[in-house]
Amino acid sequence: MNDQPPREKFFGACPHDCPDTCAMIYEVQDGRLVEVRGNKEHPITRGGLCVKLKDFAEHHVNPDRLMYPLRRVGPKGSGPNGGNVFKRITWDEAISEIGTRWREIIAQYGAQAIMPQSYLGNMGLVQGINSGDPFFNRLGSTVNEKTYCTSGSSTAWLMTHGPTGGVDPESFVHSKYIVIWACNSISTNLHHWPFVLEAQKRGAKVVVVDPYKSRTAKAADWHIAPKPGTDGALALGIINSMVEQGLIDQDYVDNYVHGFPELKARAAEFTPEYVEEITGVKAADVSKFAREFATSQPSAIRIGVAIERSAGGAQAARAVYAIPAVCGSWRHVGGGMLQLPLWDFPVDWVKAARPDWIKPGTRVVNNLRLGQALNGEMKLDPPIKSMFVFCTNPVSQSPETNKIVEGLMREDLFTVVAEHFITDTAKYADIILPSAMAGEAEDMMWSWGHFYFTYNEKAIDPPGECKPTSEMWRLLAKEMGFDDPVFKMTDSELCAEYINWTDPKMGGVDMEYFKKHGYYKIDVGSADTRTPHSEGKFPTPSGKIELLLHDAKNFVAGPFRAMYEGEQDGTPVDPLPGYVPVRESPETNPELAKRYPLNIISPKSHAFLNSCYANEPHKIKIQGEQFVMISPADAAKRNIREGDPVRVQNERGNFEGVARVTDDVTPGIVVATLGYWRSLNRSDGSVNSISSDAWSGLGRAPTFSDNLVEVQRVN
Ligand SMILES: Nc1nc2c(c(=O)[nH]1)N[C@H]1C(S)=C(S)[C@@H](COP(=O)(O)OP(=O)(O)OC[C@H]3O[C@@H](n4cnc5c(=O)[nH]c(N)nc54)[C@H](O)[C@@H]3O)O[C@H]1N2
Ligand SMILES: Nc1nc2c(c(=O)[nH]1)N[C@H]1C(S)=C(S)[C@@H](COP(=O)(O)OP(=O)(O)OC[C@H]3O[C@@H](n4cnc5c(=O)[nH]c(N)nc54)[C@H](O)[C@@H]3O)O[C@H]1N2
Ligand code: SF4
Ligand SMILES: [Mo]
Repeated sequence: MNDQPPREKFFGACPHDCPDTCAMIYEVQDGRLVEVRGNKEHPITRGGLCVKLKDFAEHHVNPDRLMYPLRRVGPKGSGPNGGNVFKRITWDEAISEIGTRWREIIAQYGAQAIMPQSYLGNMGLVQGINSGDPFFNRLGSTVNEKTYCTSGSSTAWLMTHGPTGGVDPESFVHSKYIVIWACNSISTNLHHWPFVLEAQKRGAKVVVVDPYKSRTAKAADWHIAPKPGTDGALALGIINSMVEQGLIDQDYVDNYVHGFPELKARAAEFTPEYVEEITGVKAADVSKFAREFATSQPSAIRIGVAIERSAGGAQAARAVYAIPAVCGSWRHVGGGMLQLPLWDFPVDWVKAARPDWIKPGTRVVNNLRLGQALNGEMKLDPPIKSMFVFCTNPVSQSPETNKIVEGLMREDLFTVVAEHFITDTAKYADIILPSAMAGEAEDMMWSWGHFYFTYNEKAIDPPGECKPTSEMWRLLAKEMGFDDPVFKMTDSELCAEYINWTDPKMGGVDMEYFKKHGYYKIDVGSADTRTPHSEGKFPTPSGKIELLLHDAKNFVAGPFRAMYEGEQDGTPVDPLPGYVPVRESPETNPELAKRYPLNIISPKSHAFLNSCYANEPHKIKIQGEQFVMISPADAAKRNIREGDPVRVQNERGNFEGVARVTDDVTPGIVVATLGYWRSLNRSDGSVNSISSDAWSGLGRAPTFSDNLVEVQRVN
């Protein structure tokens, strides 16, 4: 009756750049991946995957998937879609051509003419973002500074709290007042939401601070909608109002907070009325927030990555961090601040990224400035003659993508892209290398949303000629004659190599434990009793939370801390948190606003993971084609109706989508979500065609929420 071969089960870890880092189960039958589901045992995943990953098994067998190495033939851009034309080659040919070209480039220009480009397409320690660092640092290439995400709020976090993981997301069930600030949890941090709902069931109030009515804002008890990039003023106003209403926890402040008198003096200017003028949030709501947050203990803030995406984003983050500190929220279980738990993970980042192999004086190029680096706007000597791209899709995700495309079209640029698909970036490559997916290679995952390490077993062999990213480094190291031990280690050995097993937080477990259980919660204490900073104990120089800094200099704090010379850029930092106005808004740049009057924000798409899955028709069906949300008032002024095709533009570029006329956005603001491939949109453009490559102050963070545009109906 049932003569089907038995199903074998393997432990998986979602490889994506998502705070949830789900524990998965791969089911394999007859050598085929037949099902991928959430691990029921895992306290965060609880058996459910999100809309992006729930058909992950089918994603592995997508007919468009790259199966063989490819090499460009003919001139750049001669393909039907404006990309290159490719023919199949072997791995031996690909690796030897890369080696030959690189040796020529190194002889003529030096190794810094070669630049890697990677991001969090895969977060794994063995297959992901940093996996190429040992190889490229050994090669002596230009260093790729990676600040797409959280570098601003993380720099702010480390300056204020030091490297502590903050409130356990599981402790939120004990909170009585939960603020989700610049985060769209239901789309982007789904597995935190059940803890929030549980708290709500037990009587907690849930507040969302977001310029537009996101899915999460709609589900909240209270939605507060400041204008994009005005959070610093709102936070200072809340602190000032707490002072005015006598809601400061003076004992906590006296013992565990450094610099409160100075911050109090700065915040004094931010009266509720002044805050209303800047942010659009009603004065009475500022006072109400201050009162409710301070008196409904335990109160906690879950801060999202989007806080940092404007000129003063990280300064605003510092101001928000001060809120739970000054009213004593940290005293309680489920009180305080959740930013990125990753600061507690005992990962050996020096072994994983080998910053010690970077030769002194090696230059650093930031990934938000990729367009400038490639198109010659940035004066680089030697110029970039070769780029190696893996785990990232900059033509979709980086700002000012028209400049990147211009650079990628240079005939003298030798571009290699390791990928799963011919993305908007890969279509301009000279060589494309087919990469394995998560079910096909071993890996170890840390998390930026909870305290679990998650192990990913190899469940099946990669299809066709796909190879794990790790194998690519072994082949390239051999080609370049590097014989350091790390380039000879197996994936199992690398998983073990990158964890500090003797750290007390590892509780004495070993690789065998992971192979048996699939995941391990690092020992930070029980979520039901844990108050990490009820008595200060912040890992800062003073041991206190530092609202006032002394002689601080700007630095970059990616999750995988930069750890190279360029890390310190020497720019002095404002000693106090503050409000820095956005660069582009009708108030701050009226000249520009005459031509481009609307502020655009570009948050994450619900059904895509950055640009992943945005080429799959069933995911596009769920997500809808590229849309532009616009208020009825702004739409009427422009004669735009629901469903009309519209063009969004500014001096940097344009893209097209369909109008969604909705009260979910306030006048003056438009929303277009991120991830769409420009090649699949109505015109060859996406939201990053119009976004600026300007940095936000701290941490060289992006400014995706700080852009003016005009929207027009397309006839
Ligand atoms: N479905 C889905 N999930 C994802 C991702 C994805 O692409 N799709 N990407 C993953 C990644 S890489 C990340 S970094 C996280 C990010 O997750 P989030 O931090 O949630 O990031 P976003 O969705 O970009 O923005 C969150 C909310 O912040 C608002 N926002 C924008 N600018 C401002 C501002 O200036 N102030 C305030 N208060 N709010 C603002 C946006 O309107 C949006 O609703 O999500 C991860 N999860
Ligand atoms: N306008 C705007 N722009 C943004 C943002 C925004 O909110 N608004 N968000 C920013 C943020 S927070 C982030 S994190 C970045 C994300 O930027 P990216 O990390 O570049 O985003 P992804 O689309 O996930 O790109 C990952 C690519 O890696 C490939 N990939 C996945 N796994 C592997 C693998 O194992 N090996 C190899 N070789 N390739 C793999 C995928 O196929 C995909 O094409 O975007 C930033 N850009
Ligand atoms: S993308 Fe996030 S929510 Fe979805 S399966 Fe992966 S870790 Fe879980
Ligand atoms: Mo991100």
